[in-house]
Amino acid sequence: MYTVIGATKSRALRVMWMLEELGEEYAHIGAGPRTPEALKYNPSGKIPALLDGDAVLTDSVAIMTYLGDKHGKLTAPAGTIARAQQDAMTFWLIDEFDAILWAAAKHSFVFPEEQRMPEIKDSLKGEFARAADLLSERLEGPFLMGDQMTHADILAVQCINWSIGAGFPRVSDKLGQWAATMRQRDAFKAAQAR
Ligand SMILES: N[C@@H](CCC(=O)N[C@@H](CS)C(=O)NCC(=O)O)C(=O)O
Repeated sequence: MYTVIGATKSRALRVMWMLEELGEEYAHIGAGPRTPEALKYNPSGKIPALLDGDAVLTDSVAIMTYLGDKHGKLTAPAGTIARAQQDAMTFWLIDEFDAILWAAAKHSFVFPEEQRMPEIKDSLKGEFARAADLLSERLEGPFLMGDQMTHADILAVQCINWSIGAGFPRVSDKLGQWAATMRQRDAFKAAQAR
């Protein structure tokens, strides 16, 4: 059985949602960032971490990639063109969604007050809005990569949820409705209820 370390209202939700989609059992330790519990598993204090036997794995996207490969679900197989395209989408989402939202978080509450530059947030919001419009245009199938759900969908929806919580501009109706449909999945609801 797996153990997920990290509060549900954090990037840990990505890993929990993935495990729910895979139908894998897991224990959950809802530790906050930089708490003694988080520091026990990752010297940086970052969450999430995943315990798999004696191994401690870190970074939500690395963990989702590992789980998808291991269980042969929610990912195209490694070494295929489909996988290269899925990875490109995943890394694009990290650059254009996750990194932007994280920069805004750093300048809102993560950095010590004297290091924050809140005036950067308007620029970040504009950057996010442009990326969200691009994603909206690209979305064609029921999922980002077409007919099959992949962990890129989990990453995108968790970032869209995060953007709402952070007071970022609303995404297009098309992208917003897609995210709402994804949130209706039993696996998402089960993860969020933990
Ligand atoms: N790339 C990492 C980022 C992890 C991360 O920064 N997590 C946040 C919470 S969602 C955190 O622990 N922040 C504490 C800190 O950076 O000090 C991942 O996706 O797991």
